[in-house]
Amino acid sequence: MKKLTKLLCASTVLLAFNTLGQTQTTEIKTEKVTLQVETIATGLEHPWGLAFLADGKMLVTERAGRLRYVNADGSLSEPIAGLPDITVAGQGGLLDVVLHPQFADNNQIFFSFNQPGENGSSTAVASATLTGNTLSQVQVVFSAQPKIESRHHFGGRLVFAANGDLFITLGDRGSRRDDAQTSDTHHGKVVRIQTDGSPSTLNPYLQQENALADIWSYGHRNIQGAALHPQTQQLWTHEHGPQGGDEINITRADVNYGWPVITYGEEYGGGKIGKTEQAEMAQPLHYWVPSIAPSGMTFYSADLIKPWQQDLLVGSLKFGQLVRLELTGETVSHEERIMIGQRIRDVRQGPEGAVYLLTDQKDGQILRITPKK
Ligand SMILES: [Ca+2]
Repeated sequence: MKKLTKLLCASTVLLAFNTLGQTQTTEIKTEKVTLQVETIATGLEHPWGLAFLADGKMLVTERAGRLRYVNADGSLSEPIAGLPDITVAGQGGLLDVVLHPQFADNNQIFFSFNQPGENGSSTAVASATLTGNTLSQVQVVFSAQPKIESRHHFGGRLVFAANGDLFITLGDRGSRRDDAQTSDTHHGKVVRIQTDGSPSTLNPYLQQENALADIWSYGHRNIQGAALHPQTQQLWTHEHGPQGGDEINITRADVNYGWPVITYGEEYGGGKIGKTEQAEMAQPLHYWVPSIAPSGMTFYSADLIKPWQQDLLVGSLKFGQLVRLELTGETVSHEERIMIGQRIRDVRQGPEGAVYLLTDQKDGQILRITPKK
């Protein structure tokens, strides 16, 4: 209860509108810094992923199946033409977007989406060349197998590895069979591919029969947040537990992260799912009971919010919070919950060091967080 009182105090806010009435600014006192939170864009239908371009522009996905530019003044472009067919249903639709590491030279982007096909749909990833308001040379470089009828647990975060491979996070599609534990489906896996779609040469099952060569790690439930650690270059992820048991993991090759055999969560409405530990299954680095419903994640590394350097920032859908985790090596040593008051879908560090949030609403927004001047 003490913690809750503190949270409420911390969210004491001041509201201000600029003369156009478009930018709403909120002030939030946090443990280390007083923040200014500005609404810089509105009118996005369940925005999911954000990528920064030059000149203050951004690319943003809407789960409803649209990709748009956000201009420096917060205005939105018309939807960018050329997306493939997307099944928009439940948690599925257009998901993440990232720029190729050499985007400045090749204009290539990668995006994840719910791809229709025989027997249902599955998470897929395509590369495309972005020219003006059009995508061309759209090529599907990954398509999760099998496709099934399910509106749940698509994963979908995309992160480039230091060597130029692409990590794709996936969910179990709500199957609750042993899918996340088997090596012949993509359900409940992280995969690692080269940009042409071939498996990474570092993957663990390249020579193994009846195993998918693009699998990197397994035993995941649904990963909607992933980021590379700026020093170690390892992939950190978080995943949704069922009722309770959301986790943070360092996602290493050939490691079994346990779902659904081990979990700190329980069935919705109560009831045991599994045990909490088993040999050869990795324990999470950190877990939340009750669930925060995490989505979006970034390591903070800029000078702008100096007291947050080296911290891990995670969005919470359920509690409308930005969660700040202080790390000591591979241990979470402190957690702060910062009340934003809207479901948070994505968390990114912008080129100038501000933190950008996407809110998960029918009329979704982009929020920009900077220290109070
Ligand atoms: Ca686990």
